Amino acid sequence: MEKTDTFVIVPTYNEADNLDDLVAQLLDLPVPVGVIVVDDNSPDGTGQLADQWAEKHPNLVYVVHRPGKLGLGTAYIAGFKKALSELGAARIMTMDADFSHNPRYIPDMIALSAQKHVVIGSRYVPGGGSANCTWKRIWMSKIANFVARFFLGLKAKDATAGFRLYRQEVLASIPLELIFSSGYSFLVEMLFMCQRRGWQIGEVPIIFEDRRKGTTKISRQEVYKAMYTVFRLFVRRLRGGEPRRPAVPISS
Ligand SMILES: Nc1nc2c(ncn2[C@@H]2O[C@H](COP(=O)(O)OP(=O)(O)OP(=O)(O)O)[C@@H](O)[C@H]2O)c(=O)[nH]1
Ligand SMILES: [Mg+2]
Repeated sequence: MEKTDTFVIVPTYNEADNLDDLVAQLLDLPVPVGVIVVDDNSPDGTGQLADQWAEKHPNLVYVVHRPGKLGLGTAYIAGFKKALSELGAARIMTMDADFSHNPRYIPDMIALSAQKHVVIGSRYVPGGGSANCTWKRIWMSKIANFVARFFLGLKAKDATAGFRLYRQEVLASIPLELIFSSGYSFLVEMLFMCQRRGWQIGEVPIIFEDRRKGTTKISRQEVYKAMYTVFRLFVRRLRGGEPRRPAVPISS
């Protein structure tokens, strides 16, 4: 029977053109991983495609259906809950459905998780980078990273990346229901909490590619919400209101 303790959460909204290829590649990796698709009732039928995979691979592919587009951050949380409480996952990963995050990096990320609690698929460490991206996209990412690192003191070079691995104990230590951001800035808030709790954070170089198919879901409103998230966390940092622990040694 196929079995694994590593699950990849893939939030989807209108990713029908990408989903089949992505799930096929994930199940084909040299390391066994399961997949949790969190679909927000995509009008293009992504959720039904995911259901077909779950039927074919009942121990490896799971689908969380939500009634409508509820945001990227809450989609991750729905996936985390499924992985932790129902599937007993030891490692929980997140990635985009649009091939910006290539599955070929997953074995390296899993390997580094033997030494680090959180592993980021990173554009900004030596060997990493962006390919086929518009200059607007590249600068948006650079500015967002600068802001997150400067105001929040985040040490990771790629603090806004959605390609991540969290060991189970990391997610168990964070009160997920208290995370304020529901959208893209969830990623910054999550990393802030991981660093504050002393979890060790490592980065694996990746080449980030522009989405293969489909359209972006980032709206101007998400950018404003992200600015507000950084402001809110900056105030919290100044007040010292979040628990701050010294570095935690790796347990196994
Ligand atoms: N379930 C769910 N998934 C979402 C939501 N918003 C975005 N996603 C998914 O999150 C991932 C990242 O979204 P993208 O639109 O690729 O965001 P991006 O990478 O910043 O932008 P582009 O790649 O330039 O389009 C994709 O897999 C989306 O389908 C949402 O509200 N709900
Ligand atoms: Mg994308």
